[in-house]
Amino acid sequence: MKGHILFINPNPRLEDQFGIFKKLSNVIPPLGVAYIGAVLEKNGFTCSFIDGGIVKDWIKKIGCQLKQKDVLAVYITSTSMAFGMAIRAAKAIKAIDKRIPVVVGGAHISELPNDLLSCEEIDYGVVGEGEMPGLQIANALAKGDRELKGISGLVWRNNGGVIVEPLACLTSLDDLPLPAWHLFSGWRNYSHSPIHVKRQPSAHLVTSRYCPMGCKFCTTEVSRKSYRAMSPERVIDQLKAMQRQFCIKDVRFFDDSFTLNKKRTIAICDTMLKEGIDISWACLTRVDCVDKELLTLMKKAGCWQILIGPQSGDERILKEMKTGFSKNDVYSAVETAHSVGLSIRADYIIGYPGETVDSIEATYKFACELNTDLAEFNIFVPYPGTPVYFEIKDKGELIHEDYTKYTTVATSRKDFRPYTPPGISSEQLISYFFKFHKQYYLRPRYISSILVSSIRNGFIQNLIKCAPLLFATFKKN
Ligand code: B12
Ligand code: SF4
Repeated sequence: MKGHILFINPNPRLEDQFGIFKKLSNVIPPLGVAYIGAVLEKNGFTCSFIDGGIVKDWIKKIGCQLKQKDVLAVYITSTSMAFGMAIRAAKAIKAIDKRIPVVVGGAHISELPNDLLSCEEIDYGVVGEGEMPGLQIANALAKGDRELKGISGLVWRNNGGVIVEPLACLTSLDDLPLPAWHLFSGWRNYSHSPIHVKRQPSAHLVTSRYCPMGCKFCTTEVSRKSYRAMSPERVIDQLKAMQRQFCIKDVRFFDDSFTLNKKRTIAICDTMLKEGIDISWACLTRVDCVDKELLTLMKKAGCWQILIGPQSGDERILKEMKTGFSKNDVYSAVETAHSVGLSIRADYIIGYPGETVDSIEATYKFACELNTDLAEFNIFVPYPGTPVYFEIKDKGELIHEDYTKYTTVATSRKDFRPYTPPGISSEQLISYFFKFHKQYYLRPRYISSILVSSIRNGFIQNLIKCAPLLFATFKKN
């Protein structure tokens, strides 16, 4: 045996992540851990995982694991929002045993590698994809090497600064082993809200990496600058393995845009149909990456919902965001998806730089016109590393860098946003957030259309389960 790697997901509290929607939210495992874990296991290492999302008092559990297992290194995965908790975890590890190397990867350190310097208990960072660097680090540590360098994507301290080693992207995602899902000790410990999935048990998959579309508010750096996708055959292999191992009946494809490559999507759907794969599924996509032919086939192959981001009801703001599509593209995609009987979840942003009260109201009006099955009005967050983050920072308009508050949902009425557009206050944005969600879901037009669409989609049971929670959420707020 070469050594044991302990993975940690330092999840923030549900309330901090999802605010008023915490009871309707999903607690799902980080797939990156399963991919890195699979590569490590294939190469002779053993792995275990503490998920702060499901384990109570998870920081205390770290001590137990460190005592029980001879741990070679601890690998922490972290978004920006979770970075504060990642630091707490690193401090807890070093308080138990200073010699255990702590490595942090994931979205935050990939965007801001200099943040390695914010915590001396974190020994190394990894920028971008972690499968190969994760293995190279473990191999080096297993050989007793403690001064790591020369590993692709590695971030290490040097003369008071950091060195980021050049990245090497995975060329073929098909070469990756199947994710080590067993580290999640069965998907049943996780929960998908019935409002988001059609059947249980449900799981999520990411079958491609990177999105080349360049919306200014989006972080796509983690997958590094070149779109790569698994072959349709490999996607089907994963679906079958999930069915076999965990009786999964429903999958959410969390690719940045699942339908970016139309030919691949068609081949996936055709194979699902040919092989009679009984899985209901949903996917993230863009309004300009779907058409009637594709959506009809997707529906036939088990797709029940698409998740799109119309973002704004003001053309000027769409241009500012560099989304690359217009309101007309959105109208057309929504009409087509509805005509083929697909459910639609639409995400909007309020409070983007340049917004006025009028543009925010226009977004709400646009959402009501589109009348999608789900609509989320997210308060804009300048995620570190995005083009808009640097613009705001350069102008001195970033209010704070307390990343624990970098969430798109209002967590309380006294929420302290990292950014508000000139002339609009934090309180105003929060009050729009509550008002829009409440008004949207209580419109008679919405209520009648969701009933019809849920009956048509076989979603009515889920709606019945969620309706009391939805009403309670909106009544209270
Ligand atoms: C699924 C998902 C979720 C799920 C589950 C999150 C989870 N537990 O994984 C849910 C819905 C719960 C969620 C919630 C949120 N999410 Co989210 N999510 C995603 C999504 C769409 C896919 C993640 C995924 O599985 N990727 C595939 C795997 C293979 O990639 P990966 O996770 O990046 O891991 C690779 C590398 O990062 C690296 N790596 C990761 N960890 C480690 C650790 C080590 C030691 C090493 C060496 C390497 C390494 O190696 C991995 C394999 O190559 C990504 C977008 C994306 N395309 O990645 C956004 C994304 C991660 N989320 C994001 C955000 C903002 C959020 C929220 C803050 C949203 C909100 N409420 O406002 C919350 C915060 C959640 C949290 N706990 O911190 C941002 C993060 C931006 C940032 N700077 O932090 C992303 C990048 C979306 C975006 N484009 O902006 N999210
Ligand atoms: S299309 Fe989606 S994933 Fe791609 S850059 Fe825009 S917001 Fe990000």
